[in-house]
Amino acid sequence: MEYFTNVKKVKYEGIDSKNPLAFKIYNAEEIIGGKTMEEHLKFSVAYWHTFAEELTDPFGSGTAIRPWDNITDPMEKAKAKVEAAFELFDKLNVPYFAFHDVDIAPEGESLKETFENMDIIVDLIKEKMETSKTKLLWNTVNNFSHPRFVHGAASSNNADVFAYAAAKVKKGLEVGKKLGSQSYVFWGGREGYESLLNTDMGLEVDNLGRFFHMAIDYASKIGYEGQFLIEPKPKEPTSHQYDFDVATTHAFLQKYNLDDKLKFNIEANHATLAGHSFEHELRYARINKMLGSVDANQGHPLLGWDTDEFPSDMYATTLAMYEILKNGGLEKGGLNFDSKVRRTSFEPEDLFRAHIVGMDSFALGLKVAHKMIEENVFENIIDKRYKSFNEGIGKDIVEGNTDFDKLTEHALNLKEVKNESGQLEVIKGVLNQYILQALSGK
Ligand code: XLS
Ligand code: CA
Ligand code: CA
Repeated sequence: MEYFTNVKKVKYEGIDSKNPLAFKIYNAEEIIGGKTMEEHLKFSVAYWHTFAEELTDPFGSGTAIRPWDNITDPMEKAKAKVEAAFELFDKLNVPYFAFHDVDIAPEGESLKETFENMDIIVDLIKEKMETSKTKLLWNTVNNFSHPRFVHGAASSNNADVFAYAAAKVKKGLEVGKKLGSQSYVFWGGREGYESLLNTDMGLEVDNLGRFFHMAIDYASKIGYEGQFLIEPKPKEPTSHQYDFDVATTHAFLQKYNLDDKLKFNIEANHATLAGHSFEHELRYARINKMLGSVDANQGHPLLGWDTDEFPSDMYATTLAMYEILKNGGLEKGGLNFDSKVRRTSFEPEDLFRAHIVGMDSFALGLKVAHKMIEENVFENIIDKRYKSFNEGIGKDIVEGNTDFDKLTEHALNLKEVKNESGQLEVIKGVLNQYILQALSGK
């Protein structure tokens, strides 16, 4: 059965196309620097936003119109969504998808029944994957929505909840192994606190460390080979999340000897919520060799919460692709659209229109970033700006051949301290030129 009857296979029509159901820039087979766009970008559809999202907001009920709306039995609905999902993957030609356990199968009366429901749907997904090109980028489990997780999961004050969360992750790893997920994601749901007045922060953070070690041990026990990823977010749902941003989470991973076992899954909207730019978080992870994967979306500049919009900001996609290319790609990661259509974009076709805009925006970012790297644009600017560290006292500093006595002697002998302009306006203009050139097909 066909679910999205108004959409045919989405084609590349070029920059002048006026068809909202065609790619303008993303051309999967086009070679950029020896690899196809598809290989570089590794797009993934997020099951939760595309197949589980009803488009509610705190002031209104769901607006989404979906082809499976009339199915009432939860398991039948879950099966229909799997069929619809693979139709959408195929029509959009996306190579990956990602899900939480509860996105794909309904929870049962007991944990045992929940696992049984999941087994049925996972078997169906496995069967669909056999004839589809689309692979599982990552899976995770939702240890935050159900009321049992009201005080957190691995950081809960309730040990039974810790155990329940562990059982769900154990199952998640088994599912990941069965479906060959490239990575397994930990996003700290409610791992944080509302108030210190009733919180044992030391115990909660130690327990988080214990939880990760047990998950990693179990993965090696069953031979799961995916990359573990941790996804920082500073707030929402709790007022303070422990995995605040990359730097905070890196320190946590180092403290608990986990930094060689996990990499980061960086979401654009979480970066801006933390008061950083998307590229800041990517850079911080990259320089620490911990950039694993990306949740591609964007926040709203006027709103202080996680709006998870589809990415359309070409500066952000360009600077993100710059970091990803400099990282040598994302290995077992990819660009997962953790993005949802606006509540006002409720038609089933909007799911396609929105992904197309996101894919085009990243394809443009790839083109621009690739050209700028080939022409050493930022590298030349930065080499020149830091040239004082290539010789003389600067070289002594970076090579560890100096101390405060020698530095003071150097400073006392200076006739004047001369700085040069950083020319940031010129650099921004150059970036604009590269974007405009790429848009005009140069
Ligand atoms: C929520 C997170 C979540 C993770 C996966 O804000 O982005 O969706 O990506 O649990
Ligand atoms: Ca995310
Ligand atoms: Ca988010």
